[in-house]
Amino acid sequence: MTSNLEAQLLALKEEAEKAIAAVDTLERLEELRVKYLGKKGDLSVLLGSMGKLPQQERPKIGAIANTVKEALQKSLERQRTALEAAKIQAQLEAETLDVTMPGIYRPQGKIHPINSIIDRAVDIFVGMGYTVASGPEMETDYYNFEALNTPPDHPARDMQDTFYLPDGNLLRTHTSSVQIRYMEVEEPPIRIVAPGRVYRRDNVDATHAAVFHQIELLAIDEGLTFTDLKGTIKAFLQQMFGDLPIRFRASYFPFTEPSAEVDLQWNGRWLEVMGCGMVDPNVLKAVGYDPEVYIGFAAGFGVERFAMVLHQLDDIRRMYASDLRFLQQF
Ligand code: 2NL
Repeated sequence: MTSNLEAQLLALKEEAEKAIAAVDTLERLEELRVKYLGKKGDLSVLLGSMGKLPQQERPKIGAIANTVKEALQKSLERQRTALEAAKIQAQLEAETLDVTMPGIYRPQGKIHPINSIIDRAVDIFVGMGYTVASGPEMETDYYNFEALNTPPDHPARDMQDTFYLPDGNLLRTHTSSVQIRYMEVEEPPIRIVAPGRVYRRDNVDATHAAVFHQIELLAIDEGLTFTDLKGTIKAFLQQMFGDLPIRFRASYFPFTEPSAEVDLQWNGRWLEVMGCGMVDPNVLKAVGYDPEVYIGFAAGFGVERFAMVLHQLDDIRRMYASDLRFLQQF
């Protein structure tokens, strides 16, 4: 009986130590502790049968049971420490942040060359005290032509040049209509800059687009002179292109009188870059201003043309092709 119980205790110890050494999770280790050393565990069950032993054998078996218990507690503790260390190690490895790793590459967006010119030009005029104005791209004949002193037989009104809509409206051919609308609701003094999309029924080629962008400026006040206009344009072109020679050439627009074209000496050649003039009294009358009291000057230019000059582009269509190889150069 004695040797039987002793052998069982030693067999239990051997089995438990094997199992403890083989376990690979803390949860499973806890299950083993309960199985071998728990209140209803294998060791308790064996010791329960000690009651049947002769009195004199009990201390010896008790001592062996204690040794087994202590040995198993040690094994459990050792394995627990090892598993906890391994768990922390695995966690550290999983959560390692290598600050020397390269970042995730995200292609960076760019401002389109047309928008970038609009931004720069508008900033320059805002710096001179101008306010940005905008208006509809679909217009009536009145705002696009009639209020701008453009007679019914003027070539710009030709079906060949303007997109007319079936309802009699049209797509604005310049942003001057924005300024007419502005003057209708505001009183002088006025300083506005009107950037926007405009439409012409042109055959599309390297220098013509059916949809393009224009910026116009308008100043209305008492006592303005042609010199004010020239100074404003010179200051603007200087900030846009640098300090280059410019010249004013007499020209004609229905809505200004006198009118002039502005040339800029760029790479040794004279380039036409803007149109301008003193607002025709008929335009002032159309918006209810007294031309005896108020004087205006105005100017307009094509944004695509500026972009082509500044970036040495030879084909306007590149700016609408959305080819990233082109756009990423700016
Ligand atoms: C050009 C020339 C110009 C204007 C636009 C204008 C507007 C009003 C009254 C008078 Cl409301 N004039 N605008 C004047 C002269 C020239 O543009 O070459 N544009 C691309």
